[in-house]
Amino acid sequence: MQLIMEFLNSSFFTVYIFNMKKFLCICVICLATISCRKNNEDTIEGPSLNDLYGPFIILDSLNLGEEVNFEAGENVTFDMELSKRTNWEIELTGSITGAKRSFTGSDRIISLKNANWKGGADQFPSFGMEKTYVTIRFPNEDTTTTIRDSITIKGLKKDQGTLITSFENGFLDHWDLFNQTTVNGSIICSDDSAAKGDCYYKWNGLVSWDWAIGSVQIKATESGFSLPANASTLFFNMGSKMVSNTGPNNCFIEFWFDEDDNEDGVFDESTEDRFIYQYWYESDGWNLISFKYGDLKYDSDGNIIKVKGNGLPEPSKLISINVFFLANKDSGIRSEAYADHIIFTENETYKP
Ligand SMILES: [Ca+2]
Ligand SMILES: [Ca+2]
Ligand SMILES: [Ca+2]
Repeated sequence: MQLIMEFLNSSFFTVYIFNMKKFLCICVICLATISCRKNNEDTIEGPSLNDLYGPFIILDSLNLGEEVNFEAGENVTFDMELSKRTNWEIELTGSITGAKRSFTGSDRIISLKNANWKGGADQFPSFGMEKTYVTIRFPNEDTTTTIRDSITIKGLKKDQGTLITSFENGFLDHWDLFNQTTVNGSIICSDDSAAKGDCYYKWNGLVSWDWAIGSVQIKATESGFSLPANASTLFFNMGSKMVSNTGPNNCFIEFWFDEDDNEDGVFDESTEDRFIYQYWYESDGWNLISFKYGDLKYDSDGNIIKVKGNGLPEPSKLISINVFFLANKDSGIRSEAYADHIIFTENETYKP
């Protein structure tokens, strides 16, 4: 018995145990690392032990370029490899416009498959030629790891669709406008408040006797707006921001779409189609108003409306779009609203 005790206390055995522990420890680390690298998410059902209990490590960190030119067809990926599946949030913010775009996911590998930025924003305002801040967070990890970076936009994404105006080229001679005597209604540029670009249309004034504040009438040139003919696949889109005298049932934008049904070059209110669409206040901040041009023949209950012309929404005959801002006359405060970026798109709504 004494011999056995002496053996156990011998330095040889202690070194042996110590080395075994060290060896096992290295094995565990190796296995963990290998399993991290080799996990194929597609073949695993349910969370793996590594996803649940494994350490969170960024195995391959973000390596973003200095700048991107979306106009030239470039895009931005956020290639990263994590040690486990965990929620991640990528948030992009334009330093001047305040435009936002976010991507979320829980894949272990972040790539162009789950986060490919082609230059768009989640909503208006759109990104401009500006520095964009990138923030990546891992909300389910105890670590305070937040990745911050930036990238400069050198070329904007190309819009799909037929742009009517983004108010960037001033007030055109063949347009028209109406403003109440106490209202300023005009194009404003360079105050970093546009939905897209540098300029937008703004109404501002106190009108205590009428809901009508002001309107801007975008008329087509003699050659028309050159819109696609199919009304059932064509969407009208415009950015709208209501700033003062806002609130549900308190203010709205009314559109008049005038069609030259007999194609004589002029609109006759008594014999031709004027389709009217009302967009009521939804929230402060920029909102994207979008609807199908063909749906203008229905009222909000889905019934066919009565108009003066042939009753068919015909984009190729559209010769004027009137954008009219109205707000509650009894509120006692001034009314303010913006409009920007009138564009028609095919098959889907506009993507800011
Ligand atoms: Ca604009
Ligand atoms: Ca006519
Ligand atoms: Ca018509």
